[in-house]
Amino acid sequence: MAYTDLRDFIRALEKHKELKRIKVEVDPILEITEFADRAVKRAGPALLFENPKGYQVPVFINGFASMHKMELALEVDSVDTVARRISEYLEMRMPEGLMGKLKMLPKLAEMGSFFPRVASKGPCQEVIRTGDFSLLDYPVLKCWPEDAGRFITLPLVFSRNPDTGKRNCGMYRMQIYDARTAGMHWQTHKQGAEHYRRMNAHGRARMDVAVAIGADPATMYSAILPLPPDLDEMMIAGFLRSSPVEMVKCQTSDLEVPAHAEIVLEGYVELGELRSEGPFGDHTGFYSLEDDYPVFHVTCITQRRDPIYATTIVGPPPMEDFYMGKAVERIFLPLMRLQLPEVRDICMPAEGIFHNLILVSIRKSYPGHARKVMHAIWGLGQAMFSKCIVVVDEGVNVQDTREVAWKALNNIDPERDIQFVLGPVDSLDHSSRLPNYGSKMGVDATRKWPGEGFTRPWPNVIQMTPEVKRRVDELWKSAGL
Ligand SMILES: Cc1cc2nc3c(=O)[nH]c(=O)nc-3n(C[C@H](O)[C@H](O)[C@H](O)COP(=O)(O)O)c2cc1C
Ligand SMILES: [Mn+2]
Repeated sequence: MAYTDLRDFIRALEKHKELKRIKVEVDPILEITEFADRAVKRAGPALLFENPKGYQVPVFINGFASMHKMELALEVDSVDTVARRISEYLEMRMPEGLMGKLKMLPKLAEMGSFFPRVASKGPCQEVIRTGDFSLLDYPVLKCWPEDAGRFITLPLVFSRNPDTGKRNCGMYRMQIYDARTAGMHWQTHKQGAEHYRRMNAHGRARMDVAVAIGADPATMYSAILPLPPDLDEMMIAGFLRSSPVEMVKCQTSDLEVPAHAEIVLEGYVELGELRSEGPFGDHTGFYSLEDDYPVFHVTCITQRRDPIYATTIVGPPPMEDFYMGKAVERIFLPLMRLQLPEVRDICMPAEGIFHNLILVSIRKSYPGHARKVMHAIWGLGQAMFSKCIVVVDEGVNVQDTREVAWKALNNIDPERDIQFVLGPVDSLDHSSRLPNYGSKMGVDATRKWPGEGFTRPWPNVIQMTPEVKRRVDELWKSAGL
């Protein structure tokens, strides 16, 4: 059964001993970060701070902060199950005969359940605050010492594409400036920023934006997924939870938000208005520096009678977002393989902060194949940010970074096997020559072929024969080992 809301998920975490209620008073200024950081690094439970200093609203953090919690969040035994479900849909083809068609009906019916439904009311509007509202009423964290202020870190930011009318939901952090304004940190490559540009082109003065905080885990998780533009995150959330997401119409705009959210900020972004945002202790493990971003003006806050404030912290890896990203890696593999069937597996090690290092194994079939795969990845949605792509042959287990380092480093003639390209880079990259623009590197660590100009013999990896292994298995004990 799909979780209805955040509190339903919290109950499930508690049942699985994956939640700790913290009764002592803890300050949302820095102290909650230190708790959450220590908890994630020792694979501890999610945390519910029932007594954040100075606030009545409890703070929930680390709900996704391990593979087990990700599995509970997506209600699967392994996130690979989600990948398998996606593969089943991708493999669906025109069935033969009546029986085949009948067999497809349940799948088609299931698909119908993915689409969001609009309800006339929802718990997120139990309290409607149009006059007396303030962002300062919520226990928003100051995460790290050099942060510019308090940041909402787990917001679902809703906007509409003015050309297609399609909805987008992205997770973009928000720095609180005062009671009614916040920064809107959608980076230039993201859909929120694209909607903003299009609104600007239409000469609009304002762009409606609504922000939901705290919802059922699949809905929250859908906001981070690197989906193609105009693909509704709420539909994907419906797929993930196998049940439609219920939406309600906002009070002050025609956007819709998840009906079961904890808190909703309704408002707008004034086109052309920018304000300095950051620094912010970011998921690279470094501070992202100040930059100009649009300003979100709150016109109304709706909430539950007893809301829970959901948040996360990012910082030196691994943090909660590493596990969210690891699940993305697993779930998106079948989709990547739709375009690139030669890809066997990919791995984004924690130290690479997703985009800095992508290890890819391929079934190499023609000269230059590894480079083709690099370029394809650089052309694939948010994978364009991949700063370093290492391509290995299919026999290498990319989930084992030591094996990759060993084999890749042996296999490369650096001058020959490294491919540099210029292009868009992640907004958070502090080393690129310009913001959002810089170089990327691919390493072809596959075995080289004569067709690639390599005519020397290529050695085999050392392996003992199975007969000798069996014989030594038998002798091992009697040898006194
Ligand atoms: C905890 C967390 C915080 C994030 N903060 C931001 C952010 O401040 N700005 C941003 O552009 N992306 C941020 N992201 C990444 C986006 O949510 C992600 O790229 C998403 O796919 C964007 O959706 P879109 O393609 O609909 O724009 C964050 C991701 C996570 C997990
Ligand atoms: Mn999107």
